[in-house]
Amino acid sequence: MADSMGNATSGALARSRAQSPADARPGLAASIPALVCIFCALLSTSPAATVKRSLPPRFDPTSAWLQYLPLRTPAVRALDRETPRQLILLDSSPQVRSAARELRRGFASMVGLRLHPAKPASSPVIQLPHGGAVLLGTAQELRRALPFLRFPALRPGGFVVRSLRRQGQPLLLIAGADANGVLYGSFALLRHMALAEPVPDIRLQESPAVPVRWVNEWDNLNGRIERGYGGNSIFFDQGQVRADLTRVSQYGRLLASLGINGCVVNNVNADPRSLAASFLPQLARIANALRPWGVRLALSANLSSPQSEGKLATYDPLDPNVAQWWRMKADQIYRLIPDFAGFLVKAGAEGQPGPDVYHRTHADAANVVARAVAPHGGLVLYRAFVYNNHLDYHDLKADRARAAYDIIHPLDGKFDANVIVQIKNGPIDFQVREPISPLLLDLPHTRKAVELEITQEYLGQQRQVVYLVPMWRQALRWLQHPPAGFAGVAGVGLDPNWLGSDMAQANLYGYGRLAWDRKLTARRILREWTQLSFGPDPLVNHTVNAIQMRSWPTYEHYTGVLGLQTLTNIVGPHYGPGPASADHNGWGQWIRAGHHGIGMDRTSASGTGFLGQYPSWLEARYTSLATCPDHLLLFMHHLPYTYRLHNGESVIQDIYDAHYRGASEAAQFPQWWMALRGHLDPQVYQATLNELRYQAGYAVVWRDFINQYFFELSGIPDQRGRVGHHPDRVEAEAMRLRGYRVVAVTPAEAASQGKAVACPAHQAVCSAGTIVRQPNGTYTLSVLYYAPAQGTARFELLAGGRPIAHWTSMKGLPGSTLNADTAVRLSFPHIRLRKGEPLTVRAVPSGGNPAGLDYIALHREAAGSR
Ligand code: GCW
Repeated sequence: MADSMGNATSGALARSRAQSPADARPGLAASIPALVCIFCALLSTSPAATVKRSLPPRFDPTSAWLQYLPLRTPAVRALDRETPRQLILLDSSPQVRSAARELRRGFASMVGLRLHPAKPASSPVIQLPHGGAVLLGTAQELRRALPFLRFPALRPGGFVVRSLRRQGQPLLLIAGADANGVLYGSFALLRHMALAEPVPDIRLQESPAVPVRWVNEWDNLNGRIERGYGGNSIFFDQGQVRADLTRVSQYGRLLASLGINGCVVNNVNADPRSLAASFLPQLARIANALRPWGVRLALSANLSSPQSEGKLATYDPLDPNVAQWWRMKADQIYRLIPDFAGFLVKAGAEGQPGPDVYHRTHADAANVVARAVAPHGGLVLYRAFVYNNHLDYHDLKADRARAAYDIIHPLDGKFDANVIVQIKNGPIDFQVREPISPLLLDLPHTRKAVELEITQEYLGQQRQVVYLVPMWRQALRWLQHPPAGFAGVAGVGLDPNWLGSDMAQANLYGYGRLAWDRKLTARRILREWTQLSFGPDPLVNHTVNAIQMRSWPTYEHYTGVLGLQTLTNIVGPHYGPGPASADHNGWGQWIRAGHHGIGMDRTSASGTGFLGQYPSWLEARYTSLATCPDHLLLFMHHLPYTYRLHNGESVIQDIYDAHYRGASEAAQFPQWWMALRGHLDPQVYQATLNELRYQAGYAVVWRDFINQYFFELSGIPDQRGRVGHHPDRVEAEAMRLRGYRVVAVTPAEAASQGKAVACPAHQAVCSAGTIVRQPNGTYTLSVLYYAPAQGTARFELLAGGRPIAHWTSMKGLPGSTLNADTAVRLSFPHIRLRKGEPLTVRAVPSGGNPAGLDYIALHREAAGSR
């Protein structure tokens, strides 16, 4: 929506400061080796003091959090002499070579120092060069080279980064448990420098607790990405692997910086052609691009492949020919991709072929594939996202939330050792709020991976800022032990910033950091991300962090509260409001919203019994209305609208209030953001401002839709008199229309009063006009228009004949009609209006886009609000 804001918004809005606690910067220890002093000097100066306010740092969207912004301090130059320049590689693996390149890049960019690769050592015990060295290798290699060294035990991927002096020479050691560890240690050192974290010494030592840290990409071979919002696939185009895989290796670099070690490149709704013998050499090219970054290729496999691809008569997992086919396929893959990580399997869900066709279990299905990759050290990640999407709505015992546990739990202990069951964090499907999946709490004899969705399918689709890490952290807190794996559904695409939104990069970063260390706090992760991405300017950090940290609660407030989940159109694009779609179908995302009550009774006594899947103490907590938390109440119980919550409000009033609260919180975000003009790369500033303004308007669309829906259903008025009453609005259908026709909008809640106006294709220009009836004064004008995907409509807003704003319809929204997905509400502040003057919207339709218009709202600004 680059130019959609029009001229009127270029004036300054009231600026408000984001509130977040100031960074504390403890002092540094004094007696540290010389090398560390370089860092010490870099770090001890408060970043705030060193930032020149003249030019904000340039943001390279493709490098995301690896900006390596120059650390501006004179101390860098003063201590130049003390830095070891020689880079000695004790390992020639592609990962260690990447590590060396990355260190050279990072040092050059951040502190202007050139590291030179030294000649490889000729004997195992090396002579230290004059001036010291940066040494890269596995702990074992380092010990062999410098026998005096001692390292602690490390898990695979772990590392030690340490500085010391030997024979008067400064040394910087980056020792990995393995080659990946060296790479991760190098990135950790660079992150450490970029964050200017105060440390008493450079001594980093980390080992990941979770061995499998993968991303899942839902890329189709045709280049489209299921639930992807950042452009087309970086891997595939028109049925082939792309000729140019530059973006793949750039992505590998980002993933390596987080310690991600596997990438499933094709959609879990898998096209059997992905495993065709003729296609495998192409996939090997992707593996080659990822390998230098320690990211191993994995593939989604369709369970029917032996039949659809192998032309066998069956894909019965217990048929010996089927087992033989999988072995043959695995051997073929490993010949081309020796470090192939394994398969991801979605079976028996949402139309995917499953073992039930042959009356076999999911363990049978997982094991037949697992036995084929086992001799090569491969894994099978088998998804527990299995459910029947043709449930009977009238069956009060039916419950999709039960499905994963009901189906997988009886198989506990029956999966082979190289099978990991991949379980979504909640029992439904990546909603704005869900309880923990009971399966994650109770599968003692099975290896488990937690699946998290980075791509914001139900959470604003990267047009709205929603920082997901606080939500994930809440889920992960339930896990007493580290899982065997993490899988993050990433959905990156060809857009320069991978995800279609700069702010959304925080979620990819956050996923990777949590997969590495699930105990890192959401706030800590965010602090890292913001500073790594945009530099140390305190105002930038405080503001970005404040918006991101508020964003999930805000989104929950204006979408679905009380455990109702995201009340989006679940049979449409999962974007705009559509609460009616939750009920009366077989999908089972039910909320059982009736005239008197709402919510799913999932208790064991009277409901579906889902709560019985939890440990008894947790079942008891959720069963009792006294102890069930309000934010999950309607996920667990069906209650009257008049039921009083712990906060003292009735259910219905809380729904109304929350939606008003969410919309007013979202309205704050662009205001806070505007304090950053001149502090950020202008492109980041403007793109995010546009995003936040759109979000603020869309929160109002959500608010009005959901509140109107529940008002009509319950018949209970808003005790604060807001719902259904919009005295500030002039409905388009009530304006003087030239060319425009009145149309009914479906669903009706997607338009104020259910109606809008549309400009027929044969009209060159349409207009809708009214007379200002309010007193003279300064107003914020808000216009709700529709931006269906096709064509581009142009709009102009005039007051008393004066142009106030003009914009072209937003691009990329899902939908081709005037509906809740395509509604856009723009606001233009500080407009002086005189009573009695005309107010007009003029629009030019084009390409089948009818320049739909719903209303203009005139909101009088308080005196002195400028
Ligand atoms: O929620 C659903 C998504 C599907 C997805 C599925 C899954 C890949 O809407 O697009 O399919 O989850 O996780 O398998």
